[in-house]
Amino acid sequence: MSRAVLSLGSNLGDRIANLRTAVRLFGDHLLMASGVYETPPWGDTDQPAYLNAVLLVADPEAGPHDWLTRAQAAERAADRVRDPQRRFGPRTLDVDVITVWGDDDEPVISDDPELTLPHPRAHLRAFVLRPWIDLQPYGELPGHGWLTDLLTNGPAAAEVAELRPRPDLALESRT
Ligand code: A4P
Ligand code: MG
Repeated sequence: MSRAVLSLGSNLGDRIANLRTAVRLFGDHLLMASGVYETPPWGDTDQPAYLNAVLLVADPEAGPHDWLTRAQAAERAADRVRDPQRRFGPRTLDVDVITVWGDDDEPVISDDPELTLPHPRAHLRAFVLRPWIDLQPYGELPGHGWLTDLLTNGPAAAEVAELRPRPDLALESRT
């Protein structure tokens, strides 16, 4: 059994429709979808606000790279165009693989640039950690500790207050 945490972000076009495109593509592999948050742009601040959410997915057949392949397929389905000049620039849909657990339920650790696990910037990002803790209150980011500690004492703690929950926008959730 392989489980994964995926982060979704959109700040171009119909943002919630873009997130829902990703949810739909994960189909039967979706275990849970977090609440949606409106978040100020991180990294490159000269761009519109994002909608962010996190998915918990599972598939007995999937290896770590399958989650990346599916994430990139979802980005293509939302017509994402990459601007190589603007690393953290605006996008219709970004799907990042935050962490993966393998058959043994142990987290996969990898420094492969094509798929670095856990995601190397997840611990810095309130827009990943805050929706994730909605799904896993006792969750842990491998190598960085408990989500609750990261959100209160970590480098992302100062940003948490800037996130705005959007209960008017919901993703599907199956338990
Ligand atoms: N890659 C390596 N590891 C991973 C992983 N764990 N998950 C490789 C996904 N991809 C991974 O990604 C570049 C390369 O990273 C890929 O070839 C993949 O093999 P990309 O998606 O092509 O490019 P990107 O999305 O522009 O880069 P990246 O690093 O995903 O951008 P970030 O770091 O996600 O930043 N502000 C707010 N508020 N909310 C956001 O969602 N997102 C960004 C994008 C910036 N600011 C934001 C948000
Ligand atoms: Mg990405």
